[in-house]
Amino acid sequence: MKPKVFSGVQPTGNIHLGNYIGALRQFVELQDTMDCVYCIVDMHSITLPQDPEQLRQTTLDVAALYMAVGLDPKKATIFVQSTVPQHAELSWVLTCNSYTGELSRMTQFKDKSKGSESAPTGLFTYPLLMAADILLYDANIVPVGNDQKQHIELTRDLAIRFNNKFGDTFVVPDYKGMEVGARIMALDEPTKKMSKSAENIHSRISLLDKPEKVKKSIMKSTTDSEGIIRYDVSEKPGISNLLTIYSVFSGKKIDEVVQQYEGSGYGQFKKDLVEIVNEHLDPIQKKYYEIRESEELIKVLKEGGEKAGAIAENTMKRVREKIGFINL
Ligand code: AQP
Repeated sequence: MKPKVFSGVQPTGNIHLGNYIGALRQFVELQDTMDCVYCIVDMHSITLPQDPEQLRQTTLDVAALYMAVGLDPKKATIFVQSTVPQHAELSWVLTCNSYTGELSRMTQFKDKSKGSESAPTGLFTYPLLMAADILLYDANIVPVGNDQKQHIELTRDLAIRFNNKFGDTFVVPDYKGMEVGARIMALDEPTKKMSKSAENIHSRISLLDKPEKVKKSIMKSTTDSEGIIRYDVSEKPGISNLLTIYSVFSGKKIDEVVQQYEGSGYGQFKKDLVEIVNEHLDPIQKKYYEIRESEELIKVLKEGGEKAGAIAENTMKRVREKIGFINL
């Protein structure tokens, strides 16, 4: 049997290079050899306030981007989380089998809530919904960026705890990150991760950015005053981040890129990077605009939802049986 894979992206805005390099590239790679289920996790998005109409649109945008970067609905199941209610059901069961202490240790919650008493409860329980997403599909492997590693660890703990208490129920999943690009940093503040919600649009490059915007964001990106292109994350986080992006899009090793630019200044390096990124984004954008308004997109999501729902219901039958709910 092929290993099972589950992952998702929130429709909180346009997918950026961090999401693409850290997560989506892996989704595409794995679909040829593994049994993959990929979700647009709209229920995660409402942990922070969203405009309803915009959320509906960005959900479809992300689905179209999934296909534009190369996900093939014939190979992988693609669906929207809220169309499969078992996610919420399992999340509650896991909520009742988790501890507030372990959730309080999640760094993403600490970062996003900033210690505020009025942080939404959903932000606190978000990792339990994420664990439910993964466990519903018996995933062996979860391809995500390195910022999600702690949540995968929690998912493993919850699965092991549940199995010990109620008998074998869940597959215990493993984290899978990229060797290069597991955490792409913000272009303006390269010690922070690139993020959809950062205020400065030049902190990120979105997959749908126009060539001029890409140029502006890269040319403005924060570097250092040394003027030497070398990879050193702690001393030169800006240049190291750009080298990572260059390496991924050119297919060259970081060392090779460093050698290529020996003696060159940051200006030429950045100009070349603009070209490489735009060349890579061009076919993705063309495909995206073809798919976004097509009937096919809705069909893919409907069929994906049905397929995912059947798998999820099977798992829930097992769970209901174990915890003492009536399966009628
Ligand atoms: N900067 C990043 N580098 C590498 N991988 C990243 N991911 C996110 N940012 C980076 C990975 O992308 C996948 C989808 O992320 P998400 O949309 O579910 O949520 P997120 O991690 O919260 O993404 P953002 O962009 O940072 O959104 P906001 O600003 O809304 O919080 C995940 O696999 C994630 O690891």
